Amino acid sequence: MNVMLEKIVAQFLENSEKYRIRAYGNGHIHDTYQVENKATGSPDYLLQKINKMVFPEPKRLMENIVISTKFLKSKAPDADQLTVIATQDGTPFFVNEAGEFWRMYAFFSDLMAYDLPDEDPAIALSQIKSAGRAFGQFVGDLRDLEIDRIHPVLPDFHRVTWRLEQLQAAIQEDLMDRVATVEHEISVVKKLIPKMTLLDAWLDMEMIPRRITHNDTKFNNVLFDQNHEAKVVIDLDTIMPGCIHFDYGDGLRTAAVTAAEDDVERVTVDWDRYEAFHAGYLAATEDWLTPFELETLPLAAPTLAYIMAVRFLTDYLQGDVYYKINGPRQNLRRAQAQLKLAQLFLLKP
Ligand code: ADP
Ligand code: GN1
Ligand code: MG
Repeated sequence: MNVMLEKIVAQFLENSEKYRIRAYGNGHIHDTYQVENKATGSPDYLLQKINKMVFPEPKRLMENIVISTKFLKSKAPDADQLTVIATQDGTPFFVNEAGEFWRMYAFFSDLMAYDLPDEDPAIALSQIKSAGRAFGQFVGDLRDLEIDRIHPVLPDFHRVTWRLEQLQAAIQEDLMDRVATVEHEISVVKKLIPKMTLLDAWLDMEMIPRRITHNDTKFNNVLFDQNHEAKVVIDLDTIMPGCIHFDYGDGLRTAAVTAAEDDVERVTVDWDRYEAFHAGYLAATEDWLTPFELETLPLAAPTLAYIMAVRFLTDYLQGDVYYKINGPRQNLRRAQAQLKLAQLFLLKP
């Protein structure tokens, strides 16, 4: 057993020797561990080391999570909700001697996250619709929380023009000598710029309202119960002022598809899944979305897939320093798959 991890768990829990700690989950960003009760075998807690390269201000990030989860709890006291476990002296995180930030959540052992919808098409559609509704409800519930109480912990996170600047800088630097091998991908990125920067322009012109959004509404960031109902939205690190397109688009990018995020050969858009997510999302949001938001939603999925393509390609050129990878070309495959999806989403019938 890792002594350092045991010491960290002891900051949060009395009798920490009662627990076993194991690596867990498929997230691209943090180091995640399950903290299991040795006697009962039940995974009671989730421990995470916050990635400080990605989130330089973990304290403000945790403030966002504490404020928003408290607010959500006040809105729906009976609903399951991500619960922060404070340290024994009452802080929502622990900083060790190495300056690493650790936090703990209650673990939902009866709920599950999935990277992709179920293989059974009918179950998949019901999961996707339910996920859409949960993500829509999430933004709806946060509508009465004052937007200025939430810190923009990653400014410009979904700003296309900023992501393109980052890509351009990586191309110029060509740290790994990879640019010559991705000329095709770069040319597709460039070809799509006019359409893919429309959302930035609408935001700049204040044609789209700023709302508190989740900003990382991947299909695997919602937990389901055994009846395929989406119950709890998780991974709240990126809660920030944003716009509805970010959440609706990222949900579609990961739920309205047929294969994994990096499976460039097999990934394609499934329009029935698209409609299912749309129906769920709109059921929770259409009463309060503005006409312009509604009218421009079709651009959300291609734009979010495009942003991810640009980010994956940038990381590939920079030597895979941001996302966790399972092999040397995973970021390139992710970029190719997301570029493919962006173009397919643009063909929406
Ligand atoms: P990352 O930012 O690295 O994606 P997440 O917060 O999404 O980290 O957690 C990684 C995985 O851990 C999730 O996809 C999910 O499977 C699982 N998980 C996260 N929080 C909980 C929780 N409170 N209860 C049960 N499982 C969880
Ligand atoms: C990261 O943490 P995770 O795996 O849910 C990333 C998202 C990307 C996603 C791509 C903070 O999300 O923005 O869309 O990978 N999170 C951050 O899979 O960069
Ligand atoms: Mg996640």
